[in-house]
Amino acid sequence: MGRVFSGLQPTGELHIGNYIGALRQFTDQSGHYYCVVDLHSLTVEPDPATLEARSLDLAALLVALGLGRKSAVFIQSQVPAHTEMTWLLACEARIGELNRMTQFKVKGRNRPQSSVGLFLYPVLMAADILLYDIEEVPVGDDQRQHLELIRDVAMRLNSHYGDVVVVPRAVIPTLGGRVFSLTDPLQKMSKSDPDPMSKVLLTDPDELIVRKIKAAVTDSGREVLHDPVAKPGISNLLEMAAVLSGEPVTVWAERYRSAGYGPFKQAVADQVVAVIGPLRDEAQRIRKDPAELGRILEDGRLRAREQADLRLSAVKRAIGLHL
Ligand code: AQP
Repeated sequence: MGRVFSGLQPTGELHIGNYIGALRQFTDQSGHYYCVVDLHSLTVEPDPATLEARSLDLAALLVALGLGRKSAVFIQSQVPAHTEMTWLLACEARIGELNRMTQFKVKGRNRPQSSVGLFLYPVLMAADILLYDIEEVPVGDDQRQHLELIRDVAMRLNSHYGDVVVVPRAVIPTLGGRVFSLTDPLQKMSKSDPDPMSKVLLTDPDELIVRKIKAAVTDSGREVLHDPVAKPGISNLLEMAAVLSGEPVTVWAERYRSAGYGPFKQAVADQVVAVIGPLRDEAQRIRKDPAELGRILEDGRLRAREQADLRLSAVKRAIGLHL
């Protein structure tokens, strides 16, 4: 596997969609970078009272996944090269292409009060990735468009100044790239959905996970079938269970086909608890050990800084900026 970067925002609480689409693919290898992108979270209503605590919660979760030993786990705002690189790339990105980004269209366009930061969100993301000579970016399907933009910006930079950055590619899981809401299986499961029943959080206690899965909106009929068009609710649960168990969707569908929705949902809930429960408990344990977490983050910061400064200098030199 090539060098990997992935960033997660310390906004809202992470859900099972974030786990299945992104976190689950992360592996602890040297040359891999996992980042708490606190600067990205400033693009929508930052809350100074909770930002630092949320960043540390997220860092603890990454460490609980086994990251930060060989790979670097760090906090974006602690590596100044990210913001400097953002300006250099902002001068390569085009207003037209940023305007076409679906995330911007949904969250910010036509709202004069939206921050310029929201518009530049994918440029900061480009800086995150291009600083680390990244080949692969494991993300959910909703980030596909941003990754395409980042590739275009990287290629434009290279064509203007010589091959100064590696052009990355998105790695999107074929199954689970888009986990859907438990209350509306036609919508993406989303941090910003105000309905707590729409998502299983990675901090939810076991009983609540079971309650949410049992209450998930399902389809008419009682047969457990994988048919995302006719049975989006059941198909969403089937895909979730398959990804988390490592068994094919067909095996799950066959096993519960005529058992009825009740026993099927209970089995899915048990599977979710079996994966999320230990991760949640380990993240809580690490969060209560600030010395250990601080040591891992400091080590990550130093490693990230070394690489980021190196790439930033190379880009500045190529552009003709005096170093
Ligand atoms: N529903 C999903 N299914 C699969 N993957 C998903 N991801 C997000 N939602 C799903 C992936 O998880 C990572 C999250 O990165 P983030 O923390 O920067 O994302 P976010 O935008 O704060 O989280 P949401 O839930 O996507 O929030 P909303 O919808 O409110 O903006 C990314 O790799 C993403 O693809």
